[in-house]
Order: sequence, then structure tokens, then C-alpha cells
Amino acid sequence: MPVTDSHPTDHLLWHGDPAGDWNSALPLGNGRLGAMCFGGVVRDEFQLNEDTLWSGGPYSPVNPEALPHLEEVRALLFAGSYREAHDLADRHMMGRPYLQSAYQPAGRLLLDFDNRTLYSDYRRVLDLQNALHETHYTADGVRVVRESFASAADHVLVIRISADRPRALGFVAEFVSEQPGVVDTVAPSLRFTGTNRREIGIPAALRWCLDSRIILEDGTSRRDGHTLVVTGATAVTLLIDIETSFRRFDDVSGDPEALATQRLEAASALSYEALRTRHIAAHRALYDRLEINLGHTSSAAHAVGDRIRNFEHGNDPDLAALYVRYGRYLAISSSRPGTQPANLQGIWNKEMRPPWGSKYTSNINLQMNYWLADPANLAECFEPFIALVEDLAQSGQALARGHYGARGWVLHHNTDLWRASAPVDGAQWGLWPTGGAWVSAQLWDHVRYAGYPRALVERTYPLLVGASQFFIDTLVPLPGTDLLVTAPSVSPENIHPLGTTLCYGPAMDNQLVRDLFDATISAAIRLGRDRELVTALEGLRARLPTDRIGKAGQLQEWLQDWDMDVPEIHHRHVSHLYAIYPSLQIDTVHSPELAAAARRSLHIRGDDATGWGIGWRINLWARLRDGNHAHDVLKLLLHPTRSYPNLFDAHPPFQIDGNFGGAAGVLEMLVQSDETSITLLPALPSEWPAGRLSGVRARGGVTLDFAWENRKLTRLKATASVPYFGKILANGVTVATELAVGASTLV
Ligand code: FUC
Repeated sequence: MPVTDSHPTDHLLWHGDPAGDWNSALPLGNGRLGAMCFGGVVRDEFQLNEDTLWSGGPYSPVNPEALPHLEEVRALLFAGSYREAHDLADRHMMGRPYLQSAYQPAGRLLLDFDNRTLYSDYRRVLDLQNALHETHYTADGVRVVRESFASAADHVLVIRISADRPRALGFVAEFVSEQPGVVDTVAPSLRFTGTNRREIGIPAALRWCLDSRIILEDGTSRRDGHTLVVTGATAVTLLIDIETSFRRFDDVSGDPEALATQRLEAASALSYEALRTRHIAAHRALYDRLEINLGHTSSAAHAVGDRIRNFEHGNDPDLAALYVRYGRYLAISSSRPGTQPANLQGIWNKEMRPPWGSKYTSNINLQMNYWLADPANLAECFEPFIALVEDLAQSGQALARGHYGARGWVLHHNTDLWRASAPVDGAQWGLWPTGGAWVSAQLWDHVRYAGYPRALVERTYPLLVGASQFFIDTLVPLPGTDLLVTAPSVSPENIHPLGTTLCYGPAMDNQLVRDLFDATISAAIRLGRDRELVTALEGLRARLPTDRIGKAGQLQEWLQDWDMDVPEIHHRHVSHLYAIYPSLQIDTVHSPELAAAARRSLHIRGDDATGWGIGWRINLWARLRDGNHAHDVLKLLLHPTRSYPNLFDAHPPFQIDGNFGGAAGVLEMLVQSDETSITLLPALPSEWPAGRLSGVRARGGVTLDFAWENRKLTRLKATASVPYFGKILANGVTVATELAVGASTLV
């Protein structure tokens, strides 16, 4: 029987060997600067990123040919000529360029140590609670410790190397980059200035630099060509910053050198201890808000790689809890107020040509990256997502006008640093006009979690109105009916029996536009604004096709009952199940028949998928209140095929969405909430009979701290940030019906 006391290793990810490859290296990040730490003994490596270092520069992807072909593509679709519609759209309706720019690495910091003999007592550890990476070992009788962190308080990466024998440290440091640029060989420490790369016909517009400071305790440092040579030191602190000239998606006039100098000077004025203390405080202000304990067994003492290999055999409930801690760590490290949102790889990418450009894919991946933040009590980490939507609400206007003759703004299935929002990659993937509806619906969910604070409702409202306007202008009557549909569109990436993804009114679009209109209506009513808009949206909403149940008893993915005849029946996307999760449109209590159909669809689709596909399925099974099935799917994720030795999600290759989606799924098994209720332990698997969760958030501005034993709630404290008028349920019983502001002990 697992014990639910906390344990000193709860927050540690450790390995007994240096990282053999990038997927074993451990990530540090302050939201903007990212480092993958390898922990090598002879050669150590820190692979470095800065979140605005993308290829290309500001551009407009509007294709003037798109609008003149819109009606013809629609007519072909309604006439049943799907392939013809596809080919025409692919030739004329895609953005220019046809692709988007890519997120690229800054380079690698290499440290070659003098010591070349055998070493012992090696360990490298990522401490999630303090956001510190430490490597330690003994070589030639000298104990060497390397500690590093990416500080959100002081905006620099800090690496400190120390030896327990005076003057025993010597190494050669070098920074190498595949970006165009020059190494400054006379600066007292490593320095590189360069530009980004031209790509997809978009000229390189960014200037950037890496700059550093070296602080020695004993010994000397000197430059030797590209390298920095340190000899006879007892301890060395390296401060590193990377800056680019990016200011906004349409402004690259920043001064990277000046900013790096300013930040490095400020950081050098502080002692190592002060930098470390300030860093830890900034991290723990967020990290310490939530604690999860699902029970410990002796498995928790093993290295993380072994734990991943053994999870499917049971007996390691703490690995599921560690996955939540790690997900929260990754959110704090990759997405903070003022930084770029987490992209497909968060901020950690070593490739000049990363998979899918390491962009923001908005037909699931971008959204999944932000499923964890609110329930995990990290509302601040959601901020870059809001800022992204604010950008898109500007950049997407020209697209809405140019491609659809519509007001408002549109986002298709991808965007990049430059906030391009056109359909890209090919009609099969890109011609999906509903990305803006999804990100808007997710913004509104963030507002719900926060308890509808007026300032946030006001900030969100114009974004929702713009997203809605686009659909007011582009929904078209389905011939022969009173229904309104999106056209052309796709049910993301799933080819239907007529040989293309192109279609009209797929289930997901109807669900998304319903959520968008509901959000806009709700925000308008809360703000007491735009009565006419509310009436118009209510009228349109009533004409959106409702969800349908098909011949196999499944929830239909399209208006047509095509589900059983698709070429890829186990497709990774489960777009039509959006209504179950993340949306609240279908659930087992209020719409049991549709929920049963969704369950049937999930069975047909199967449990195994890409990392994110599994992450989504965990949440879906949780919402369908089947905790044991959700846990079976979790076993597919916490498995060597879907989790690398550093616990990064393996799509494969690495993609961070599965980390966030999977962690959100674990929380969804323990707490669910909608507009009127909070349910505790809604999908508790038999593996977690006892546990504790504190600091988790529910919709309506409520924070919960609760514990359970023998699958029964034993303790509950709920803290409301605004008056809460819903009810709280546990084990089928109502525990509370409303909460005043403040903390209430309920059980
Ligand atoms: C969507 C998915 C792929 C991948 C890519 C980044 O296109 O279908 O699996 O995650 O995004």
C-alpha cells in the first residue's frame, strides 16, 4: 500500500550518467532563455535557445488570389466535388509563402575540462522545486559541483563550477552557433553577434547576440581564438545572456547588445548567492502553489529513466504525480508574462530545421500547451497565450479581409513569431478557418477559472468580438437547409472517404463556433454591452448544426456519417470530441446520450496515438468519468515510446504538448469543474486509493486543498477569490452549495 507522506526526492529528476543525447539532457528556462544541460564530465554542453530567435522577419502572407476563388471552392464542396474543391483551394487559397518561419537554436556552450581520468559518485539532478540543475562527481580526488539556473528575476543563465580543492579547476569554454555571425575573440568573456536566417523567401530581419561575464575565485582566464581558457580556479561563475532585436511581430528595432550589457552588468553586481536566492524565490512563488501526492512506493527512489520503463507494471503512483510537477515546472520555465508562448518544443530546440518548424500549431498543439496552466494554479503562465491572441487579432484582420472579405480576424492551423495566420502547408492541413475560434474559447475558459474579474473580461471582449465577426461574415447556409456552416474547412487532418480533408461544417467547427458565440454573448452581458450583437449571435448560434450520432453509435465527426469509412480509423486527432474536452458542451450528467456516443467514438479511435494524442485521450476518458481507462492511457504516455529519459514527451520526436496535456489529464482525473459545479475525485483510478492535492484551481475562482483515503474524501478546504454560487460534489454527495470569499473548511 503506497504511503502518502511527502518525500525528499519528490521534486527531483536524476540520472546516474551524463546525457548521451539531447533527449536525456535536462531543461532549464526562465520563459525566454532555454538551456539543455548535458552534465558531461570531460565535455559538458549547454544547448541554448532564446524564444524570439526565429527565421525570417515581419511579413504579410495574404494571397490576393484567395478571395476570388472562395465562392467556387464552396460551390464545388456543396456539389459533392470534394477533390476538385481541394485542388482548386490548394492552388489558389493558400497563404504566400506556402509555409511559415521556424524557431531556431542560438547555439551550444561547450566546456572541455582538464580532467580526463575516471570519475566516481556521479549524479546529475534537476531540482524542480528550486529550478536548479546540478552535476557532481569526484575525479582525481577532487569533488566538482556544477550548478546552473535560468533566472527569471535577473534575466540571465547562471552556471557555477566549483571544486573542493583550491585552484583545481581548469577548462576551455566555447560558444558555437549555426547562425550567421561572428565570435568576438578579444572580449574578456564569450561573445557572439549575428543575424537570424532568411527562410521561405522571407529576408532575415533580426540581429542578435550572446554575451557573457566570467567571475573567478582564484585562477585566471584568457582568450585563445574563439575560446576562453580558465586555469587554476577554485570556483567560476559564468553569466550568459542572449538577446535579439525582436520587439513585436511587426517591429524588430530592438538593440540586443545594449540590452545584454545592461542585464549582465546588473547581474554581475550581485553575488552568486544573491542571484541564486532571487532566482529560487521567483520560481517558487509559482511552483509552490500546488502539491500533489498520489502515494509513494520504493519505485520513487529510482532514476527517472528506470521509472518510465517500469510504470506500466504498476506500483509507481508517484511518477504520475511527478509528471504533474514536471509539467508545471516546464510551464513556468517556458511561458512567463512578457515572454513568447510555449511553442511545439516549449523553448527547447536544437535543430535549425526543427520538426514542423517548432511553431504554434493551432489545430490542437498550441491549445494543449495551455491546458495545464489554469487548473495547475499558474495563471501567470497563461499570460503569453493572451498576448499571442491579442497579436493575432491584429495580424489576422488583413487575412480575414484579404482571403474571405470578412470583418474580424482569422487564424488557421499554424502561426509563428510573425503572427502569420494564413492557411499553410497545403489545403489538407491548412484550410481550417477555426483556429481563432478555438484560441478565443480557451481565453474565455481562462476567464472562467479566474472567476470573471472585470478587467480580464474587458481585455478579452474585443478579441472575442473580432473572432465572432469573422464567423458572422463567413458562415454560409447549407443548401436546402436552414443551417449555417463553415466552408471550406477540414476536421483537422483527417481524410474522409471522399479522398480529402476538405469539407463543410465538421462537428468540431460547429462546437467551436458555438463556444465562441457563447463566450462573446456571456462577456457582452457581463459588461452590459452590445445588445444587438448578442441578439445576432443568438440567432446564428441556433442555426449551427447540432452534434449527431452515426450508424455505429458514434459521435459523428462530420455532418455526413463517414466515420466508419475513413482510411485511417485510428487517427491521432479526435477533433469532434472537443465537445467533451476541453469544451464543456457534452458531459455524462447533462447529455448522457451524446457522452455515450463520444465514448463509442473513442473506442473506435483506439487509445494509442502520438504523445499529444494520448494526452488528449487521458482528458477525454477522465471527462467520461472512467478513471481506470484514463489510467490505462496514462500508461501509454509514461512509457519509453512516449517519454524520453528526460521525461519530455515523445510525439515522437520531442513535442511538449503531451507533457502539458498529460499533466492536465492527471489533474482532470482528480478535479473537474464547469460553470455551476466542482466535482472532486470524478475519475479516480484504482491505483490511487489515497492521496492529497492542494492548490488546484477550479472554474469560478476556487482553490482547493483536499485529501482522500480508501477512495473517499477525508479533508477539504476550499478558498474562493470571488463569491462562488455553484456546488461542490464528492463521492456522489454535495459537500457545499456556495462559498463566501475566503477559506472554508468543508470536510
Ligand atoms: C499536427 C499534428 C501532428 C503534429 C503537428 C505539429 O499537424 O497532426 O501530429 O503534432 O501538428
